[in-house]
Amino acid sequence: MHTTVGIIGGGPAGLLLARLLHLAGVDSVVLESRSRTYVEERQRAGILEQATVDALRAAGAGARMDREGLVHDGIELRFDGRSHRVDFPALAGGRSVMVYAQTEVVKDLVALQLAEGGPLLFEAEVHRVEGAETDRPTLHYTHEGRAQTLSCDYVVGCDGFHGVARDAVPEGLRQTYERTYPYSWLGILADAPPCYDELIYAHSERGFALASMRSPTVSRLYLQVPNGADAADWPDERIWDELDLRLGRPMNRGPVTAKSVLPMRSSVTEPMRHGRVLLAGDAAHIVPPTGAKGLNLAAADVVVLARAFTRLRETGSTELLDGYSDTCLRRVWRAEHFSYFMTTTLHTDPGQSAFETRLQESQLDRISRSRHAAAELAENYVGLPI
Ligand code: RFL
Ligand code: PHB
Repeated sequence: MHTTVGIIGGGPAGLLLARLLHLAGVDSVVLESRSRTYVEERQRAGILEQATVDALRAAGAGARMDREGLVHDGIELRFDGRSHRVDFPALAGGRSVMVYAQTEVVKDLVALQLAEGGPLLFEAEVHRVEGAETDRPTLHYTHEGRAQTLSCDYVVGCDGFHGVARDAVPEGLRQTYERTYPYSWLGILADAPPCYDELIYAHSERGFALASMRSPTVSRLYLQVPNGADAADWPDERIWDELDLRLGRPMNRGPVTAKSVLPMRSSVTEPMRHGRVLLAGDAAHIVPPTGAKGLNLAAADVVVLARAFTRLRETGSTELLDGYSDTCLRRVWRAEHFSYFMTTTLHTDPGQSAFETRLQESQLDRISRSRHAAAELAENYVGLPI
């Protein structure tokens, strides 16, 4: 089998890329190691930047999002016993964000790809990418128990943080920049109406908490917990009590339908291209979830890539493809910094001194008093145009 663009991974990056390429008349094949159900049910992101919303609409995948998604014009910061609202449209040129779960984005894109697009194979695991430096890179994969190969003009690794595509960039030519954090998140999904109509990010001496949502009847809530924490040590009542204390208001309680512990990490691999293999999304970079940037960065990468492949098809020019890594890394590092800033400003490091706590409170106070400081947060949160 041969295709123009071989895509490893059917997460948001791989699926959106396949869709944008299809609309541009560029053929592709998506190989996804997991089952359709697994990919569609995996609980992850919930916040879409304006540019991601625009990209989904342009991909013809915006209809259900526009019906069911919730437009959010701000967030609430809670610290030092008080609250401050950051008003996005007022501070960030009229832009806002959309609450629409990654599970739903993935379902919409899978349905479109299966109905109209090129092949999307589930339970097709890529083991190796060969020939990045040749003009026919090849994917070696297993599907339905049989070893197969797919030869491609280009390969795009959209295979997430634990994927195989990154290894196509020789070790001596790639640099990885990383940071780990001394805390994790315990996340729950609950059949309970959100206690407030916007997201609440809370700094407290008991640790960080975040009240988010999936719909008017489903809450998504997070608590900072120590690294290595076990979800089994957190019975539902303990979680609700802790959320009430950290968020400074009573949650609406309801049945907890999912519970898991998530580690936090920042990582960037440079460059995002080697020969005819390009990396996109979590395969190239990850951020701690505090800034809600991961899914949005993945979408931005593939919008840039789709433009580059379209230019190649229409004019034969590889100029945009050649600039791909540099173009994306500028945005990636901005999002890395913002995610790091949100994480370290809002969480309580277990070894943190009272001095450092006062610095965090001072920074949050500054955001509540200075339009410039608040605008810096708002512009980064709603995201830069792609
Ligand atoms: P994904 O979603 O990890 O998809 C990669 C896909 O590749 C497949 N795969 C392979 N397929 C074939 N062969 C192989 N060898 C393969 N190896 C892997 C995998 O099965 C998978 O289907 O990466 P992608 O597409 O780059 O998308 C990235 C986003 O999923 C991620 O950045 C976000 O979920 C991060 N994130 C958030 N991002 C936001 O923008 N806003 C948020 O509010 C937000 N909240 C979150 C988050 C991530 C979280 N977790 C669990 C890390 C909240 C959480 C809790
Ligand atoms: C979510 O709803 O899952 C969510 C929202 C905001 C974040 C992180 C996760 O910063």
